[in-house]
Amino acid sequence: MPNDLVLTEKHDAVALLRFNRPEKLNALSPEMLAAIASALEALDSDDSVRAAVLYGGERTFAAGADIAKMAELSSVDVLQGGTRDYWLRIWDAGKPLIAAVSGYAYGGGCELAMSCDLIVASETARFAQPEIKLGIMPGAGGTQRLARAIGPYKAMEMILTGEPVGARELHAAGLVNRVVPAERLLDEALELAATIAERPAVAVRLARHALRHGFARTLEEGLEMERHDYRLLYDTEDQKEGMTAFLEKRDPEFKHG
Ligand code: CO8
Repeated sequence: MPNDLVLTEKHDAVALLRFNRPEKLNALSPEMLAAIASALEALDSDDSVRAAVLYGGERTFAAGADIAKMAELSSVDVLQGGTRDYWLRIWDAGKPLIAAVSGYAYGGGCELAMSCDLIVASETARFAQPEIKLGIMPGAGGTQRLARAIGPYKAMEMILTGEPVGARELHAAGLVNRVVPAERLLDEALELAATIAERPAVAVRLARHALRHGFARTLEEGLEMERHDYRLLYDTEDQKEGMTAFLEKRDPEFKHG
């Protein structure tokens, strides 16, 4: 497998993953998805990284799954040889992820952005679930995550028409955290990631866990998960440091352990 499909850079405690298949608008071939999954797993075992930014370049975030690899598939092929395992590995990523979206986030590209924890978009970003135009439907979380983020009516329109929607509209709808000028996109995303990376890592991890996993459950189950995660944090040094620093009117020095 070529390992230059995703390039990882370190910016202190933030990793920047650059998708590197510009000639195909970062179409998510199985090789590309495998490279993204592997890059994220490498971050999980690197304690010096506490947040990551996923970036596809100025023209495109990712234009979807690789149609050239899908045209002749049967449903059994999709079941047996599909890319589901790569997606599961991506969804399992342990560090906070920020999608920095410029240009197209279409199909699997939109689903990949929604697999992240936050989305920062440039004014040029366009999001779409155009699968319907190909005779299929979203298969990597689109019907579920989009509806939860922007509500079932707007999501239904996007999924049944396949038409793109701009960053500003999706910011108003709640999918996009920030819309910024194209030339500021990467800096804004890296700064946001750096802010998260400064926060105590165990608290970040458990807060993220409670939010991500609690959201898919009933309120009662989510509240129980939150109570459990919350309690655990009182066994961390960073909780003692954070509260002592506040009381001593100084900045905390977190150990992230
Ligand atoms: N797959 C393969 N190749 C692609 C894709 C893609 N999704 N998108 C673009 N490309 C290729 C083009 O074929 C072209 O290659 P070449 O130069 O060799 O002909 C190159 O990238 C540049 O593309 P265009 O010339 O088309 O560029 P334009 O600027 O004219 O158009 C668009 C940009 C509008 C983004 C256009 O390329 C397009 O519509 N692309 C397809 C978008 C799409 O339909 N995406 C959804 C794909 S299906 C999907 O994502 C399902 C995910 C399900 C996951 C299930 C997991 C279990």
